Amino acid sequence: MTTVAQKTPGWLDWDPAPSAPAFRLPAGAVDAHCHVFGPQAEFPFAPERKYTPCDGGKDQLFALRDHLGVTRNVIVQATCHGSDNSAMLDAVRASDGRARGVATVRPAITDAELHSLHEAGVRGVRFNFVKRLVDAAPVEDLRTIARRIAPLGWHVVVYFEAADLPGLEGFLGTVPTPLVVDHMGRPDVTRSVDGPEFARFLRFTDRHDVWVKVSCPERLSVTGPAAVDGRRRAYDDVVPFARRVVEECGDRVLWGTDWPHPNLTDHMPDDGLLVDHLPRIAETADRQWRLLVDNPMRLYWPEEL
Ligand code: 0GY
Repeated sequence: MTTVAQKTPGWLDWDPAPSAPAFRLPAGAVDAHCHVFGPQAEFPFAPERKYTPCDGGKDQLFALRDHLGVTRNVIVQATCHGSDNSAMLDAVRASDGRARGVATVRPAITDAELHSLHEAGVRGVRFNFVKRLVDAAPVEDLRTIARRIAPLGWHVVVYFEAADLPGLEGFLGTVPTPLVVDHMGRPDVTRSVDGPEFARFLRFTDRHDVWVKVSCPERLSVTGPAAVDGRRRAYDDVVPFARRVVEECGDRVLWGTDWPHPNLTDHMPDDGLLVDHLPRIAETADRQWRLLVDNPMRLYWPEEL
């Protein structure tokens, strides 16, 4: 019998009734960063995980996709599932071609296993450097994995805090695949968008084949969702950072909801509001189309272009 672990105390559940966004997503929009959690009775969480989420399975993800007007999803392996990609793969397989996956793998994975992940729809692996989420993997293991996946045409999704970039830059510069950075490298948005920390991040994206997700205003914001003018001003302090990335890396930016929003204890975002944040950071129809359709399609469904 499966033992069901209790959710981490203080952890907020995802919003079961997000608002209908006022912003209409362009046809073919991709949510390029979301997860599935379990359901744990079917897909138990990893023993080594650092948090236990509530369930957020594929049916609920697909319902959100349809509610928001999203066409496709990129389902990123979350740390609570470790390197057991079963829940993510089950969701990708059930999506009828409308989802791709990003997996977590160990260096000992066989070529046959990698090919089977590719067949299922996986197009990248994730290296997570956020210490509260995972114990650091040896750099040699990451090098091995990067070398093994390169021939498949995959990329490496990296998650790190802004303060850790200087220490990681040397290693990341040696990865022989494109890099995709989660949540804009988590800038401190109380600092200036013109300051040295964000300038360093932008230089880093410029020097290598680096794509950036302008996701997670709810994680980065200090002003929060309910700023001065209601919906239109939500997550105001994140806007200059995301807008700068969209302007400077227009053909290498991606967006995602981050549903079911792991590890939030302060507030749970309304996913409709996250969609309404988009025209503030991508201000023209062309920028919106590149961010939401053309860029993710080139990275995850190039054969359909
Ligand atoms: C995210 C963010 C977080 C969690 C994870 O895999 C994860 O557990 O990525 C976080 O807590 O910042 O990308 O969903």
